[in-house]
Amino acid sequence: KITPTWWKEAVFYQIYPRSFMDGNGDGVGDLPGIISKLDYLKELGVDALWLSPIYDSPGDDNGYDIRDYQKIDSQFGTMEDFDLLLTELHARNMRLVMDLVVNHTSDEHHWFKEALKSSESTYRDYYFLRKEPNNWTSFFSGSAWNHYPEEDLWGLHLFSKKQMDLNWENPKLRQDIYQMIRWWLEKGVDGFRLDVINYISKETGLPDGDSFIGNLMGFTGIEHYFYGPKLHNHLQEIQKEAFTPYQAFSVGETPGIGMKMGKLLTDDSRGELNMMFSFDHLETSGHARFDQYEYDLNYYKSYIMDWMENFADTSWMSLFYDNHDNPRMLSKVDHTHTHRQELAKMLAMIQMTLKGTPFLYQGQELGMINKDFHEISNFRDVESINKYKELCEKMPKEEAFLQILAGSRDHARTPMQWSAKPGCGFSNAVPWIDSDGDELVCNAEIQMQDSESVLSFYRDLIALRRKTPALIYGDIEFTHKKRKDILIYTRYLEGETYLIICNLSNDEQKLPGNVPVSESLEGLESLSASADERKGLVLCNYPAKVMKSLRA
Ligand code: ISL
Repeated sequence: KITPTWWKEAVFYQIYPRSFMDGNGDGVGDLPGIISKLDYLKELGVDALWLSPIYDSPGDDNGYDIRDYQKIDSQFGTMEDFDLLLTELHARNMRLVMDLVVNHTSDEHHWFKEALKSSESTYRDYYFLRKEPNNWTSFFSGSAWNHYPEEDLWGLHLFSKKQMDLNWENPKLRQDIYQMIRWWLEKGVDGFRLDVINYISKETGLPDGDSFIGNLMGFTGIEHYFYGPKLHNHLQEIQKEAFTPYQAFSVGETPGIGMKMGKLLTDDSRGELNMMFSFDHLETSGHARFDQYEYDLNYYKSYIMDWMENFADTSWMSLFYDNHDNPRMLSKVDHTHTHRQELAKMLAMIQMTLKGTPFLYQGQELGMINKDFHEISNFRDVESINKYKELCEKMPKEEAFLQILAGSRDHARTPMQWSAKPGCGFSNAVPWIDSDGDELVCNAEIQMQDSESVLSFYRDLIALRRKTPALIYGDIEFTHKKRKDILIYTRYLEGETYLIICNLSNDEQKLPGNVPVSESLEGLESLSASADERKGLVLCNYPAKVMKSLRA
């Protein structure tokens, strides 16, 4: 039995503040910019925002390197701007979820600066500062250790050289973090997305990583921290010390956590996380983000059938395709963008009708795609830049460039396309990163006026989901499970049943018995169908007898 909760019913929307809306004309998005777009989000049907980091930061990893947890980065505005954002959101009955980055801080955080100064400092043990490095590698290329000659110490950083890993074994550090979390919750923040939270517990002594696993995964050492010995204890403590007293919502970013461990992390009775992000669907099996390949949606079909049947029975699932760390899903599936509109609508249909909470990423509601970058100098992301250098040592420059082009996180970080104006209506100045370049045909302004647009489709679907308990809390049942290229399922609750049929291929598909999808549905009340070339993107409320004929 599912307990009804606001975050199960909500549609979340992730904002990457640098790229969403520039309010002060400096080419970088900011808080006043976000405030100016709240009515747009409300109209779309968004219930809660997740903001990527807006805290004071030197910006080595666009804010995921925090210098001061309790200060707003001046690029984004002031604490007054933040307070206003929160007030304006709550006035619209919307909620705010902040990014909680506590696996690491910036090397410019005062804890780290103090830690380096003296072995007597209470902060020395807040980080991993040792006489000898181990063989772990960083996610952003090279060794995971920096050398600090002043003290002849090595410091651990799983991410960039300026993102120093925190030592969660230290109880004082943990209390400092809980205090900071409570401070934000006192302000009225509704919850947190916990950045790489499954990496916070490292195996005692930081043993060397296995080189076989390292070669396989591309990162050495990961087996010693991706599901560390104290992970569950830490999460339960965060929950008890900070979240529970405020009834704060939590969603963990948990790369590499499979279904079994994910169930433990999100099991209600354990008091750890409300939800988590699994990333297993983002690349088809045998592929990694920087591979050049076309994503086969049949893989997604098998993934969701598996998770809906074996995870969603006890845990509540998050549903997403895009975020700030991945190329756009539309481009992964359809490199030539031949079926851009249809594909965007079909992915919307699936996301809004599966059992779980949808997380939209800015621009997804417009059908935004990857940017056709031509030069390495146009990339901004520390991961892309470091990886390019690393690859160039192993292969021709052209080949290295193609890999970066395939996997760069910058594809999702281009400016939000508000209008056809120069700067996409995002900024009056030159944006900090080039736009996709297709804002003349793809922007919010024209899509708002077009009832057939991807944006209108999202808006209608979100509205339908909101008023239809069967689409939120209803059971889910798949049919034609082995059938390739077509995805069929029903959602049902208390006598109301919805049938969802999606064509996963570029060709027309027939249902068993050779009935074209469109014909078999004639006479049914179709609530949100899209007549398009792919044929068979349908959601309908239907009488039980149709289900029988489908099963036959
Ligand atoms: O980088 C990875 C491996 O290539 C990812 O699996 C990585 O663990 C994951 O994307 C972590 O992301 C989060 O933490 C990073 C930050 O750069 C990302 O933007 C953030 O979403 C470090 O804070």
